[in-house]
Amino acid sequence: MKSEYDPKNIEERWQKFWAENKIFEAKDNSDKPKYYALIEFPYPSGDGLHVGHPRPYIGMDVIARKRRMQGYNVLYPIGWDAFGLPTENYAIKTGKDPKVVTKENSDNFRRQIQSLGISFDWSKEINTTDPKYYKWTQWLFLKFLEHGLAYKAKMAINWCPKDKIGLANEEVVDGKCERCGTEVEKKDKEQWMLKITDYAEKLLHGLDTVDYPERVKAQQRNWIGRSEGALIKFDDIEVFTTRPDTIFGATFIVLAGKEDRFTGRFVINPATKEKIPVWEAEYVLPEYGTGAIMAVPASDERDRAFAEKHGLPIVENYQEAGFENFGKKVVKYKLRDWIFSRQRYWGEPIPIIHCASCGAVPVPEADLPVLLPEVSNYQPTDTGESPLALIEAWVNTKCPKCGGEAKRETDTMPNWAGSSWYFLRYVDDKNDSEFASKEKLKHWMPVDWYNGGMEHTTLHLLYSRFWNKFLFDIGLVPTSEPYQKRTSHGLILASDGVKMSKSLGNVINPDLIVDRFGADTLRLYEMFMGPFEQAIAWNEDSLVGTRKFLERVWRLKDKITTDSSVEPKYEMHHAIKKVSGDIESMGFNTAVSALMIYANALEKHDKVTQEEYEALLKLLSPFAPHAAEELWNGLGHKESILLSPWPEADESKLSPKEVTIAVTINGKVRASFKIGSEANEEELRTTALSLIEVQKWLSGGEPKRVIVVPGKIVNIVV
Ligand code: ANZ
Ligand code: ZN
Repeated sequence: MKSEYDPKNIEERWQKFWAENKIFEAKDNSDKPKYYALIEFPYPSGDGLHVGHPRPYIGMDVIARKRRMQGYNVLYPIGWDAFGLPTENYAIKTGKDPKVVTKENSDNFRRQIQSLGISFDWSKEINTTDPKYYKWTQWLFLKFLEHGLAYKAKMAINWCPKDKIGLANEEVVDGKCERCGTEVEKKDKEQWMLKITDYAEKLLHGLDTVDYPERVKAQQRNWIGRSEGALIKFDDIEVFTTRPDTIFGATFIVLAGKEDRFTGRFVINPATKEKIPVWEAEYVLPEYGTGAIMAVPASDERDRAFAEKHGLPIVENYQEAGFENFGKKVVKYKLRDWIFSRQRYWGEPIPIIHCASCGAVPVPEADLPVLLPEVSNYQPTDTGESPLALIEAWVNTKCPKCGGEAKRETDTMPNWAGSSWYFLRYVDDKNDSEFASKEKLKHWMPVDWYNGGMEHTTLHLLYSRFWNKFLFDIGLVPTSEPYQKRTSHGLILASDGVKMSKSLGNVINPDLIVDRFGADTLRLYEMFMGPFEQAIAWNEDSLVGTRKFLERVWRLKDKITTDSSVEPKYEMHHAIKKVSGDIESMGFNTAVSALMIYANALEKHDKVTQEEYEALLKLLSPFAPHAAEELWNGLGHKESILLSPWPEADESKLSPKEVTIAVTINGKVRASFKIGSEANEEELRTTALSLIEVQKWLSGGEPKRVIVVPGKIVNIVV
């Protein structure tokens, strides 16, 4: 059968085959060991997928497919993290129901992702905006409330005047709204808060037990910002200092304030007994430590600058104090509690009813979910209340405790809510009576490998660790850390090296690439284009090159020999070892290049054994599954290649067999050397001529004649 490689003729057929045979469905009752592979589920935007989105999906797909071939029962799920602003803003603009918009967008995303042949278990697809899902998000929120970890507080929140939304600290970048870039304002507002600060210590310690990249651990540690120091009283003003030993050099006090200002007050420095002035300045943060510092201008640069600016005393050589003389030791964290309300429509309603006599009453479990009501206008109100506040029929309700008139909470949850526990839902996505059953959680958790973006390190990754740790503490999940291993991918940039974005018009739609080259080429190229964890620019030439490689693999099948005396050569073992190892460290680019080197070697051989070719197909199958499946099938296999065992390298055959070559000079054996049995004529000739013994005979001149008998002898005539 001589046929040309034609992905159009192959890919959809195999996608159908895999789906019909449920090849990617995780089994709950399996005696195989479990493997839980996870990617960050996408937000289904109206723009559809661009070629950058699937990079992490393909990377984890390679892992998941390899694990199945290694005999694991793999869970590799997918769903939609679908609450959030872009859909809501689109609804405001067009008047379309966000539910409908979400459905359209996720349908399109699903079609696009499925066209790439990623081995997701679609039977467990979840959607955070599905009431059957957010019922449990609401239920979990009430658990936090029950355990004193959710509370309401008046907060000066970060307010984006354009999006009309309160922002978490994490969503403010350089004083600007992370979404739209507008300068953020402060606004006092009653907010629901989650007490993530209670978990600061556990979130820190947990990092020692998981396999995360050092840069991820470092970012989380910095964000949590643990400092050991002392609280010291200057009269009634308490300061937090990590350097109590410098107290003799403290020449003034600074309180958090909006501008540099002398308060008119003096306090006594308990070490020097001197009167020192109390100032206010912006560089002292109101929410950190006690919001007050002792300034030691001789030892602290900011204090020195402040002292110089305002002519305050600087004592250069002060006496050093013993740490133990001051105070009790305290620990402070930079981490703040998590503002958990938004005044927007498209989010989970916070399941609380406000009653004049009973206060904030949780909605009883039997009444969950609190459904989002239909509204005609999705615009947030100018008072900063959610549009839900305008739906009187929804807002006015009865108190579940006393039956009196009461009002529903109109704030909704932030878009980080649904993703804080989605990895738990995947294991039991259809459960109506629990967020997930204990047995299934016990079977599947923790996630074995979670790949996601660096930008989520101090947001989603920290939040979801917090939720999981809390649920562990109250006995609802089996492991204290949700993710055993975390890795991160780099972005795919446009060909000119800038970020792909709709506004720059440089976005590449994977549909076009699949149509022109096939999904396998796109997959293989995205793995080959550069180190997985680094950003890399799109390059069409290289895409063409990967397609050509697949065509060569296709043609190689015509070289398979039935001659049973031919044995696989060392290159096969080498390729198995290299590709297997590189996949484990996400060295996908070097794995693909090892495949290319292997295919080259097979092309050079006169005869290729079936075993050698099958090894190539198996190693290729996680990257280019459709072509591998088709070729495998063409060899007469009835079972999917995905169910065949992953090949093992024979360590003893990793390098070429060595042979001893004799070297004659004018007919007499004068030397010998060892070389790989595959060495060609040219290699034998050069090696022989470079030997010291031979050089002696040549004494600088050229030989008259060199006759090489491959595998045996080199005859030199001088
Ligand atoms: C005296 C001193 C002398 C300090 C010195 C530092 C160096 P970290 O490690 O980040 O926790 N500080 C305390 N509260 C502050 C606030 N609300 N805003 C701004 N600065 C604050 O830093 C702790 C140190 O930062 C504290 O120790 C305090 O200055 C300052 F040579 O006290 B130190
Ligand atoms: Zn009541």
